[in-house]
Amino acid sequence: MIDLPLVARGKVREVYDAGADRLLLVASDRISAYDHVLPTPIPDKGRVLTALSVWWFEQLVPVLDRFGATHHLLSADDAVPAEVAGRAMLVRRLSMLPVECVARGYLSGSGTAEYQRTGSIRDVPLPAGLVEGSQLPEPVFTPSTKAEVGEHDEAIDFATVVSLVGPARAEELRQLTLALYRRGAEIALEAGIVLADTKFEFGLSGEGRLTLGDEVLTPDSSRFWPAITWSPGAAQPSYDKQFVRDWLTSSGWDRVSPPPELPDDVVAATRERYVTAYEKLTGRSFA
Ligand code: Q0Q
Repeated sequence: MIDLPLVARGKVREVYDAGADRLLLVASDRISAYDHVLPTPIPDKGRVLTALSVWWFEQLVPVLDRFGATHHLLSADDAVPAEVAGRAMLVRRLSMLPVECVARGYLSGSGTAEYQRTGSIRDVPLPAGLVEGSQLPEPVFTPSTKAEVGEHDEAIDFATVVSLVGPARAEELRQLTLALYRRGAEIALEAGIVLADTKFEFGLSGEGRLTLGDEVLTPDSSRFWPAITWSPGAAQPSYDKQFVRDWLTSSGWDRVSPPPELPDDVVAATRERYVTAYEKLTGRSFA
């Protein structure tokens, strides 16, 4: 039990007040699938995704610099309580902006449904003939509002972002979100991973500086697809969650009642996917 006040709890993460305008973001080994938190933890998931976020923050600094922005990470080593060592980030407390900044480079999930209904995604018209998994001609900014815990984020259009943060900040969020996504997608593809989409959260620092917050470019905040199996026309296999999804489907679970425990082999294979994604992206071995 961490001896700090709890600020927020997500499905797989917690935020604690670390005092002096700092927060502690703790990633658990919990995994969610089909909107349920599963009862079986994935060993080291929290440590791998934290190490991945820390690495991405370093990679994205040149993009943030171009926008005069920064990120909130202070440390992932020092001053982190021993019981969460390796799976916690000490971050600057920000005044979070009320916009989930999503960038999509590929058509999937709710994006496909919207495209099939309207021929576009939000205010961006798209060419005909795109299918589930298609790469978009250009990445698209598809913001949403932060839902209450347990609810789904609600899609909003750019005009709504303007009403929330003003025209200049809205355009800055769109351009920075797309620039960060492009850089992430470029690095990921070199590692054999399609970064189909991702969600960033931004806030303002005490000095009023635009600051990238939350976790970044992890399989929990993004869709990671193996590049080798990418084939538009059907739902793409998830890099990290496909073993879990397939087993849950084969188990006959109805996706409503409490989910069953995962078998050891699915846990081990899923752990390996997280470690492999980290090692291929960063070129570092996961200790
Ligand atoms: C903040 N969250 C997200 C969350 C539940 C994370 C509060 N630097 C910050 C951050 C960050 N990151 C936040 N607030 C102020 N300053 C982020 C949504 C929610 C678990 C983990 N909540």
